[in-house]
Order: sequence, then C-alpha cells, then structure tokens
Amino acid sequence: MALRPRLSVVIPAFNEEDRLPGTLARIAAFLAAENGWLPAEIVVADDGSADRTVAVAEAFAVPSGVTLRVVRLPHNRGKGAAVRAGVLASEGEQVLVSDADLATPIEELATLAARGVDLAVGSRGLRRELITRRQPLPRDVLGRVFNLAIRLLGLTTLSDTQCGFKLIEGGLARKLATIQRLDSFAFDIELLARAERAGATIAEVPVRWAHVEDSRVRALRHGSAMVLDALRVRWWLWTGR
Ligand SMILES: Nc1nc2c(ncn2[C@@H]2O[C@H](COP(=O)(O)OP(=O)(O)O)[C@@H](O)[C@H]2O)c(=O)[nH]1
Ligand SMILES: [Mg+2]
Repeated sequence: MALRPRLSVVIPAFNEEDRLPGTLARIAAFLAAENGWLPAEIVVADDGSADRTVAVAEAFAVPSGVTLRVVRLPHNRGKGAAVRAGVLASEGEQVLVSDADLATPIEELATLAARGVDLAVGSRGLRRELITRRQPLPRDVLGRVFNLAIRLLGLTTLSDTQCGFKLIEGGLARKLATIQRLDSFAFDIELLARAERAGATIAEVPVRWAHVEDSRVRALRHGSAMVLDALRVRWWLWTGR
C-alpha cells in the first residue's frame, strides 16, 4: 500500500497553462529537496479552464516521492469551489493551498509549518516589508477596504485573509471542505470562520509575497461577489448554519 502523503499541495487553477509548468517545477523541486516533506502529492484543481491547463498539468513529470493528481470541475465555478474539490481529493497529513502564480514562494511552507497550528494563514498584513512587489494601488486599497469590512462584520481579526497561501491540518481541511459552501474568492473567510468554530488553532503568519501580473481577478465583478458572500457567511454564523 502506498504511504500516506505527508503533504498535499492543492493548486486551484483557472486558465493557468502559462504559469503552471514553472509553478509545478518549482514546487516539485522544493519538495524533492526538502526531505522532510516526502512523500508528497500535488493536486491541481482545474476550475473549468478553457485553455490547456489540464493537459499541461497531466504532462508534468514529477520527481520520485511526489505524485500528481488533476481534479476537474466541468465548468468554471470560482476559486472556492476549486480549492474545495482539490482538498476533498487530497490525502496528505497536511494540506497547503497555494495560488498558481506562487506570489508567495513555496519556500514559505517552512514558515507556516514552524507555527505548529491547525491552520496557518499566510499574510501580507503583518510585515509589509516582506512584500517585494506591491499590487497596483487600487487593488491594494480595495483589499484593505474589504479586510476592514469583514473585521467590522466580526468575521475575522486577521489583517489579511486573502493571501493564497495556507497550511491546514489534513483532517480539518477535508472536514471543512465538506461543509463549506462559498464558491467565490471569499471562501477564505468561511474557511477561517468555520475553523475557528471547530476549535482549531489558527495563526496569521507573515510571509514573503510579490505581486504577479496577469491576475485572474476582476476587481468589480469579483469584489462585489466577495462582499455579498461575506454577508452570507455573517448570516450563516448568526443563524448557526
Ligand atoms: N480568478 C479566478 N481565479 C481562479 C478561479 N478558479 C481558480 N482560480 C485560481 O485562484 C488563484 C488566484 O488567482 P490570481 O489570478 O493569482 O488572483 P490574485 O493574485 O488575487 O490576483 C489562481 O491559482 C487561479 O488560477 C476563478 O474562477 N477565477
Ligand atoms: Mg495572484
């Protein structure tokens, strides 16, 4: 019987044919070099991409000790839905959810793991000097306004919930993935809120981060959906759902 992976790296991917090969290579090389993480698996969660994301992922040759799996959503549903599908397919003792652009370098996995908590949340809010390349100002401002809004709603005390780099204890990640409902980019908020209610230990951990061009996010469309979804989470918590 194959050994249970120590780590699953779940990568939500929507039209990532260009970035994915380099990202997979960097992650695979890191895992192969850091002996502590093997055996490991990489789970690419294709979010109904219209490009060759799936083909590119399936063609990737993994080093020994690393397995790769591709899960596919038939239609584009949003980052939250893709992460959930990837987490549900994962088997690792721990699950790292990482954006496909590696805006936070994979090496920061060690920083998260060192905290020894159930949910380590990579953050750009605590040590701004770790941001080597900033987002365009409007995006940065929108992000801060969003964070302020969810703090005022009592949904979080963290200064950044949206950095796409989180390490979660595997059993907890899969349990939460079965009850989470948000498909949008606001899914992180639901993840955090439900983890907190499940009694998980949570740490906001400063990580290096560099803005990467070619964002999949459309500020107005995704931003308004995120606000509505944050309100839904607020409602669910109040009504105990
Ligand atoms: N925009 C978008 N990204 C998605 C979707 N589904 C999965 N993703 C992934 O979510 C991650 C974040 O996307 P990215 O463009 O880096 O967003 P940004 O860094 O917040 O501007 C990437 O790995 C995307 O491939 C989706 O429906 N829309
Ligand atoms: Mg990004």
